[in-house]
Amino acid sequence: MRDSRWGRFLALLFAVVLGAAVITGCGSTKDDSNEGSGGSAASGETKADAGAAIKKGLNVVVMPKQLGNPYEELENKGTVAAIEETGGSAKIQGPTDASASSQVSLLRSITQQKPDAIVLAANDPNAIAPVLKQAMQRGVKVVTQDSDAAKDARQIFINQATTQSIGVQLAKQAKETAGPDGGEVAVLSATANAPNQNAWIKIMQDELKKPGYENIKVVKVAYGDDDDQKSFQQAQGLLRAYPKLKSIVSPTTVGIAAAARYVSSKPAYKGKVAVTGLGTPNQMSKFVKDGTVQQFALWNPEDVGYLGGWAAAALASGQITGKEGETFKAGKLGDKTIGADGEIVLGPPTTFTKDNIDDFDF
Ligand code: RAM
Repeated sequence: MRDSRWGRFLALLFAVVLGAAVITGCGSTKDDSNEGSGGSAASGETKADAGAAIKKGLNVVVMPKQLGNPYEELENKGTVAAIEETGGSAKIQGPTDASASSQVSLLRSITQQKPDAIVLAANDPNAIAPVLKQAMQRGVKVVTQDSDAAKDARQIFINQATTQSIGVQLAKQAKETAGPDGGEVAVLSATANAPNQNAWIKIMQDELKKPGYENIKVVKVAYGDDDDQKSFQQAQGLLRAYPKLKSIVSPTTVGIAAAARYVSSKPAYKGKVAVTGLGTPNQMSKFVKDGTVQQFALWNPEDVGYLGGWAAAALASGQITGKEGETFKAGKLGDKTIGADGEIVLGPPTTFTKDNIDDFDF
C-alpha cells in the first residue's frame, strides 16, 4: 500500500518534470524560430540583388558642401547626368556656406520628403551623422562623395583618389615648389571641420616627417572656409606673418585660386612665393601662364559626381547594399567594385603644369 502510494507520487513527479521540460523546450524552440525569422527578414532587406534592374523614375537629392563653388557645380552636374541617364530626376539642394549646421537643417527637411537617395559632400563627418542615420532608417539611401561622413552614416563613399595618395602628393608639391633649399610652407585649407581636407593634411604632415623632407617646415594651417574673399585675406595674412614663406599649399580649389590671385597681383611675391595644391584647370590656367603657379593637381570632379549618381541608383534599386566586393555598372565609367568601408575610389589625380594645362577644360 505504502509502495503503491510512493509509486503514484513518483509517477506524478515524473509527469510534472516532463511537462515542464516540454514547455521549456517549446519555449526555446519558439524563441529560436523567432530569432531565425527576424534574422532572415533583416538580411532579406539588406541583401543585394546584382541582377535587379535599375528602377526608373528615381528621385534623388544632390547636396554639395556649398552652392556656387565651381568645383562642386561640376560634381553636381555629373550626379544629375547619371541620375537622368537612369531615367530618374535629381534636385540640387545645398547651403550657401560650407557649414555643417546649414547642411543639417536642409537634410532634416529633405528626410521628411523621403527621396530615394541623397548624394552629398559632407561639411563635417559627425555633425551630420545623426540626420543621415535617420534618413537611412526611413529607407533613404545615402552616398557621400568628395568629402565623407562617419562610416555608419552612409552606405557608400565615392573617394576621388585614395586619401593617402592625395596627402602624399601635397607633401611632394610642398617640397618641389619650395625649391632645392626647402623652407617655410603654409597650408591654406577650406573649413576647419572639412573631412576631406583634414584627412589629406594629416597624411601630408605625416609624410613630411619622413626622410627627404627635413628642410620643409609647415608654419601654419590657415582656413579660408572655401570662401573666396576669406581665402584671399588668409593668403595675404600668411605672407605678412611669414615673410620667408616659400610656398602656399592649398588643398581646395577655392583656396588655391584665391591665393594665386593675391600672389599674382603683388610683384614682391609673384614668381617668388609658390602657390600649389588642388585646383580646377579652368580657374588656374591664367596663373600657370603668368608664372604664379608651377604645378597643381586634381581629378575630374564631374566623374566623381557621375559615379556618386550611379552608386545611388544601384543602391536604391537593390543591386548593391554598400558591402565590400559588390559590383555595379556606373554608366560610361564601366563596372565598379565597392572596397573596404563602402569606399569606391575614382582614380589617381592628374598634375597640371604649363605643358598640359591647355589639354583640359573643366
Ligand atoms: C574644394 C572643396 C572640395 C575639394 C576641392 C579640392 O572645391 O573643398 O571639397 O574636393 O576643393
